[in-house]
Amino acid sequence: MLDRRRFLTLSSLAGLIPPLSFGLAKPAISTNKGNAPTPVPSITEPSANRPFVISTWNQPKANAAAQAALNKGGSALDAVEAGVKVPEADPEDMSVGYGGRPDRDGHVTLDACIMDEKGNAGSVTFLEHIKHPISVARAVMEKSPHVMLSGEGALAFALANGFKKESLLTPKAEKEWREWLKTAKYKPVANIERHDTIGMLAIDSKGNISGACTTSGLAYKMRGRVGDSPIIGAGLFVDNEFGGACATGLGELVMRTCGSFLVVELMRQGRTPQQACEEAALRIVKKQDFTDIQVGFLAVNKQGEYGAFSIQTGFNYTMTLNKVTQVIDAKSYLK
Ligand code: SD4
Repeated sequence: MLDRRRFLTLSSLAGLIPPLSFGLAKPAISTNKGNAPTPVPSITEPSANRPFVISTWNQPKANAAAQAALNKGGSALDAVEAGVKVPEADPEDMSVGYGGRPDRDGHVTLDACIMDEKGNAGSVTFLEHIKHPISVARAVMEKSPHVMLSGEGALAFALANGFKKESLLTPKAEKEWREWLKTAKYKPVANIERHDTIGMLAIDSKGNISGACTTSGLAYKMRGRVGDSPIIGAGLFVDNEFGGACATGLGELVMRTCGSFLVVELMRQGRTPQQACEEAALRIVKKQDFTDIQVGFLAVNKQGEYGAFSIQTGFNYTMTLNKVTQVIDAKSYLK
């Protein structure tokens, strides 16, 4: 008989289905009857799936960069930073970093956050002119006493820390925006087809989990609009004892439900990553008119089990384990 660890590794490698429900997570149930707090048991069994990288959407190059960082002995934190920098620098990726679609006034404004295995977090919102907001977020985490810097303050911090000021609006993005201006009546849109935000989770050789999330946000948003991606607990959350989660799609809905925190919390309560993502998405579906919006969640737990779920079809994610990368279609509420 295959032992469980080997079975997990093989089933992931085979790429037939994501390991959905092995019931490994120990339920964190308090049996305390009195007033004294009962310690919640943590998952101590390390992941069999490691090093491991998973990211939202079709991002093999980003995963390769993350994997390369892990192969060099880098931490999960190094990996997720290196990974998401790939789409940030890619002008063809029009939802992240350089080349991202601007707000309705033509400004590219970026949101990003990062979280390590110790629960440290850094974030920038409404940041302009810096190609790698994820690295500024990491600098906020490591070099400032704060978690989040925004707008002009974030830019000043970035410049003071050696980041270069540059124009992020590419001719292609500008042209599209000018076309949009002709017909859109200046109305911000939440177009379900325009999502590519990268959220990435990695497990390093020590079994530690970190995560990163970076985006230019909704295309043609109102100036100053900040989405879920830089909000710890909304676009990203990592609890190294249990797992990590990230979100993509219409950030307003993810923020209202503390989406990524909810997914991790559900894993803490014993759900598999797949079950946790489904439950978090269904909470949105229950309360909202979801016909025209997309939200997707992606999660991994401490054992390296993973799962994903979205409201609309079309959400996929990229998984890299043992040098094998697969792009996998997530299950969705609407078929
Ligand atoms: C936002 N959640 O700004 C982001 C957009 C996104 O793929 O995920 N796009 O609301």
